Amino acid sequence: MRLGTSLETEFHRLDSTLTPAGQFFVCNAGDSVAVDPALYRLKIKGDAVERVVTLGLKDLEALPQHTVPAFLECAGNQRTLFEKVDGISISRDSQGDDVKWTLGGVGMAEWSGPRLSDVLDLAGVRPEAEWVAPMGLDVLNPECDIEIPMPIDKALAPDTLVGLRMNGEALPVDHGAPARMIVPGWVGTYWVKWVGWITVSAREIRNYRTDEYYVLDGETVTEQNIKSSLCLPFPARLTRGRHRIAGFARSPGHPVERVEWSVDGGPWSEAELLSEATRWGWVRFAFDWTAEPGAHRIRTRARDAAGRTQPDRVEMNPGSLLYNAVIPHPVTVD
Ligand SMILES: Nc1nc2c(c(=O)[nH]1)N[C@H]1C(S)=C(S)[C@@H](COP(=O)(O)O)O[C@H]1N2
Ligand SMILES: [Mo]
Repeated sequence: MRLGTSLETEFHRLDSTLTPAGQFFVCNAGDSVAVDPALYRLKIKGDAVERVVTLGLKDLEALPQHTVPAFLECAGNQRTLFEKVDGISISRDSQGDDVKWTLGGVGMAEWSGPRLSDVLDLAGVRPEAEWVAPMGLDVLNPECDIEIPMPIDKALAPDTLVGLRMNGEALPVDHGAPARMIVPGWVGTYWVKWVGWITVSAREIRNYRTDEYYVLDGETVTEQNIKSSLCLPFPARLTRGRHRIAGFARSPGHPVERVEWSVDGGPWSEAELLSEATRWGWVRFAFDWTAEPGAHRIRTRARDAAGRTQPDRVEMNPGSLLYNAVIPHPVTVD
């Protein structure tokens, strides 16, 4: 398997609602691209714009800026749980981003920048526009083809941004400096980094990722799904006695309303929610557990404001995508 420069977050070390950039996972098909902000240009083009425009960083900064707290999660996050929990092998042909994530292919930040709709307005979007495809500058690396089409509705949605800042600071190189797509609720592949061109078209734009790779039951994967996971190593070892156990729960488009936990198939109790639940963000939760010696499984399950909850099992799929079952987290107590 080829990893590119991908790096998993040490999920068990996350102790704040916002993930600091230095701890945030990196998922790259190739190498990160170092772009000189002074020379950076973003071109808007295609058969469904009135005119081609080329913008510099100052032009993007001059537009009204918006901030959206949102979790960003790779479509393949937690895929090793198909193996570790269900015993199903996940080996497949090497793909640039076929990363063997356990819990850490996810993070949450406050992303700021202009709305994509305001950026596209500068080029004049024609009524026949159906698809918007941002292209990453790592296309210059022949193994990458990061031009990811999204339907016009998601592109023009008020929380879809051209992100310039992460947690109040300029984007770091590994996270797409100087500009990346912010597509709240949608799987990581749409969050194109080092965005260099955006094509607006009346015709469908094809890419192997949306045509072949991120496909489940014949449909292109767009939205993430509801999950909860614990900030413990997988598997974990704890000493006997009382422990404060924390985790994160998220659901795209709806705030998480409730998180429950259960040990070894026992009754479910409600965990405490420690941060504000928002439409696109995750929530940090915690509970106190008195650990007795032995081998245990701690389960958590989230429910969101729309009443959605996690399944007990997820069917394996060819891309090993979107694993969101209730996780029986293994914990050995000495
Ligand atoms: N240009 C470009 N954008 C990209 C990628 C890439 O390889 N190149 N990887 C995508 C994938 S698969 C994910 S999960 C997210 C990860 O964002 P992060 O590295 O900032 O965590 O970026 C997406 N944007
Ligand atoms: Mo990804």
